[in-house]
Amino acid sequence: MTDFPPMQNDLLLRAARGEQVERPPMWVMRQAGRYLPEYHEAKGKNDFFAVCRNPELACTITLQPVLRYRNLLDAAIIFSDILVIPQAMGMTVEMIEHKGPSFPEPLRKPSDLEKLNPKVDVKKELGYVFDAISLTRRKLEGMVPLIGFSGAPWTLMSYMIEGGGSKMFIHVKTWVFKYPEESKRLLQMITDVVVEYCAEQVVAGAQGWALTMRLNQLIQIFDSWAGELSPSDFKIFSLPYLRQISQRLPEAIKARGCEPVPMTVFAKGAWYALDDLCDSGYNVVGLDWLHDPAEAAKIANGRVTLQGNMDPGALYGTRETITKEVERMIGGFGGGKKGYIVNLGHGITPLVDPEDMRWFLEEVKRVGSQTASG
Ligand code: 1CP
Repeated sequence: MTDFPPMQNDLLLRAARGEQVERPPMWVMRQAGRYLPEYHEAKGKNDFFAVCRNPELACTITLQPVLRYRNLLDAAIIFSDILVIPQAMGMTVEMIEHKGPSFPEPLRKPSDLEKLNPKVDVKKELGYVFDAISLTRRKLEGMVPLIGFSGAPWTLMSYMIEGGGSKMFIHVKTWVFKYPEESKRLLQMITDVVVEYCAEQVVAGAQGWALTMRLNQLIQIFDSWAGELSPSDFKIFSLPYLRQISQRLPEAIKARGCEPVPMTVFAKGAWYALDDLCDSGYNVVGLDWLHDPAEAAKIANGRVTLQGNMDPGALYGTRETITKEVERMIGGFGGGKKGYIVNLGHGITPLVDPEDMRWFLEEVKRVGSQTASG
């Protein structure tokens, strides 16, 4: 482990732990990506996963939004993808330009489980992510914390069975309703890898030995397809595995000689599960834009920090609209000085003008700093 520069801005970590803060911290899902011209420039003609596997390039792209929106973003998120886990488990995943991820050989029947690597050595298979994290932590020079992440078991299972993004989820629904036990076996296999993967991300970004007490990173679990499950199926095929991760990850981090870090769960579309998610062992619950901020805050009732949730589409609106949406959001979350992290309700979309993103961040900082609202 190397010594990294001390953290200058730990607003995100304090808010995640539920402490009172000067203003709500902000970062944006998919902040490093396609809406930024410098992303396309850095990526060039490289294949997407080749970029993920190149720590120098992944680091450069991670830093791009932090440097462009200097003093506005309160966190960096490591440039990678949730689909590196299926790759580590032995599947081929390609990223097709303008289309998205594609698995040439998805899992179509339970016997396909035998094709998966039963014992994944995450350090060997995903060492490039850990190298990118260590490098980025050094290059950040303590400017802001670095968020590590993983896909949630249900979302990863969906991709592994569907073979890519999906509208109807025919194949994964077939598994859930025809092969529930094999589905659970797959979910458990993925969960075991996610725990190890996240623990190693924390180790890669941890401070030097003398400073292991410092919380310096945060891990977010993306359950992007949670909303495809009914409330009762979410309780069977997603929630138990999300809980396992929040229970086992701190232990796995401690076993590696580091202090546990705050954890965020973002289960998109699972509005019905907010109450359960507040008791699922995470410090932060991410919200999509289907939630009314004040109602969500009432349900959470101080149990967790909430994160979100402006409609990413609002960034296509006028400056006045963006301001109004920001005021409505931060006001709805009670001014944001406690238990709140600003974000969009899902990833920023590729056609957003980076200057409109800047306006959003500036308005968040202005509104979030107002004393009257807090
Ligand atoms: O700043 C960042 O957030 C960048 C890092 C990042 C993250 C956190 C990327 C880069 N991907 C992700 C997570 C991710 N990947 C999720 C969870 C978050 C979400 O719901 O948005 C999901 C579902 C994926 C899968 C994925 N990868 C898709 C979605 C396809 C679908 O099913 O609709 C796509 C298009 C990708 C490719 C991808 N990942 C990241 C980028 C910048 C890109 C675009 C690649 C390119 O064309 O250059």
